[in-house]
Amino acid sequence: VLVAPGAVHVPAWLPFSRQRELVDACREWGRGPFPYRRTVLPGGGVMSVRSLCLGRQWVPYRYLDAVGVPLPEWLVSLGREAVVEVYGEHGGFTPDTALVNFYAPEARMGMHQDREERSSAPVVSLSLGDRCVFRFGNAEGRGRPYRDVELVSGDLFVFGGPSRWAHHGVPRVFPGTAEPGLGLRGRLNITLRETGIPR
Ligand code: MD3
Ligand code: FE
Repeated sequence: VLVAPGAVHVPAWLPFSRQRELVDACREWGRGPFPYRRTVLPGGGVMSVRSLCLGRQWVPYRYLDAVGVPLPEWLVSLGREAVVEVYGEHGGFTPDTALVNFYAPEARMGMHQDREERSSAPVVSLSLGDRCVFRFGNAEGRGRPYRDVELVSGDLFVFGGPSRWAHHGVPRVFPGTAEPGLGLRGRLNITLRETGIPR
């Protein structure tokens, strides 16, 4: 489903078994010395979402070298499969970071632009667990016009072309809507990106 030029939503892309594997992987990545953390913004605000990065580390508002959990090759491959699914070819997509966001029931993400990547490569987003409202806006500002799209566990979204610069956010999560068999309370979102920063 084309939501805007370059922004493609593929509902129910991941089979339930793949969803469960990803949930298990997300849990594993958070064990040990690099747990999910709430990001403190330079203005003093603290994000309600808890995040971790595989590969290169995003800190507001830049990327650092890879120091924590490496980005596994199977996840790079899954990202390529996602780009092939929506654009017909992977176009050399080689993500070097995955940002994993965990949303407890009250967590939100305000409208923002992702401008730290020095690359025009698409962003691949995978949703797991609770359903949410994803708000997809415009490049000019945080306000209208925007479209609200419901994201469900297993959904794929790819943001390429002009949609890459659109403001977007998650104004609400619907608690308790994850399939019980998934083993997840809350919502996880994995985004695969090319930072475009030389290594
Ligand atoms: C559109 N995450 O991590 S995923 C983020 O559900 C982020 O956790 C949300 O926004 C989440 O930056 C939304 C969808 C998404 C991700 C990156 C984008 C949409 C995007 C980058 C550019 C344009
Ligand atoms: Fe974003």
